[in-house]
Amino acid sequence: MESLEVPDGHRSGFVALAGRPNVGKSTLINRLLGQRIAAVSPKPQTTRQRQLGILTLPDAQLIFVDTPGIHEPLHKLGEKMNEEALSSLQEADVVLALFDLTRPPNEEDGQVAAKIREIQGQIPTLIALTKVDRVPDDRLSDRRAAFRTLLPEADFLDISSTRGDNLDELIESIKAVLPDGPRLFPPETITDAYERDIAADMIRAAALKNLRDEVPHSLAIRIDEFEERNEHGAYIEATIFVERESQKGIVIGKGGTMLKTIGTFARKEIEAATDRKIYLKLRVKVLPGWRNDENKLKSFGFGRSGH
Ligand SMILES: Nc1nc2c(ncn2[C@@H]2O[C@H](COP(=O)(O)OP(=O)(O)OP(=O)(O)O)[C@@H](O)[C@H]2O)c(=O)[nH]1
Ligand SMILES: [Mg+2]
Repeated sequence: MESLEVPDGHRSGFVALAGRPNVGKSTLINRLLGQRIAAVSPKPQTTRQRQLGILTLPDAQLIFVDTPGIHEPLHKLGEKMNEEALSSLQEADVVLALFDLTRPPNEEDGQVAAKIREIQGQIPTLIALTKVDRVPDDRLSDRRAAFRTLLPEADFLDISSTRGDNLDELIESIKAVLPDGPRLFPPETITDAYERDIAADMIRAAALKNLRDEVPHSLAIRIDEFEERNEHGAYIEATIFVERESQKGIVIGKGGTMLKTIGTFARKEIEAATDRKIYLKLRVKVLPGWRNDENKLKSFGFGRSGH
């Protein structure tokens, strides 16, 4: 319990990230924690469920809430992802909205901005413009201005999770608006997610990186076995569910090459995240239309928290 003792003036609270898919929410949390706890991919809708990333500092505990990207849903899964994101914002002590500087504001950014305007009076809100490392200098001021028109009242900070721009400033701005309070988690805790759920997300992220079009979005991962083999390694068996027979062929690939590629990618990510050797066995099964089926969604843990 000694570790829970903190100095006077200690601050703590939940900092929910808001943003359309792909703006870099999960990447930012991984960077701030210095550890890969959240799955990241170049494709939108990588994060499907809320996940905490806990940063313990001497004078504050920042509990980041990674959320699914807010988007126009095409099925029940998408609706549940949006609900989960929006309810996380409502319950937060601070909301950090992210917008991607590499692209002009779109409709989804507009939706995020509308939500921010709605909660601005009730919850402290900060805005960060992400991926500044990828914007040429002569483009920067126009891009900034385009996002500022979405939220004229707010302060903006340009950040880069890859290069590290303004991340210390971001932490300081969050600390300044966090409420006073004790540590809510032991300092060694960095996430509330189970290793097996992180592994499942990393398998899906590997599929998102390697498969094209809609196929990787129709996948769900179930971990069938997660077994410690010895003190240095773990054995994982997982099933990749697809919605249609034709997708099964695509995920497996000619002679199993695609499944092998996904497995190798995922294994490396899980090894980096869990800091041990991983043996990974994947199989593929068809589960027709699971993204629109309440019971199947529930079995994958969507809507679990009653949101
Ligand atoms: N160059 C650059 N790329 C970034 C930065 N932050 C994120 N990315 C890339 O942007 C892509 C999306 O990042 P994610 O962290 O998965 O985005 P997200 O907002 O969590 O997306 P969803 O989970 O789909 O809502 C990945 O390819 C990242 O590597 C950054 O600061 N600079
Ligand atoms: Mg994410």
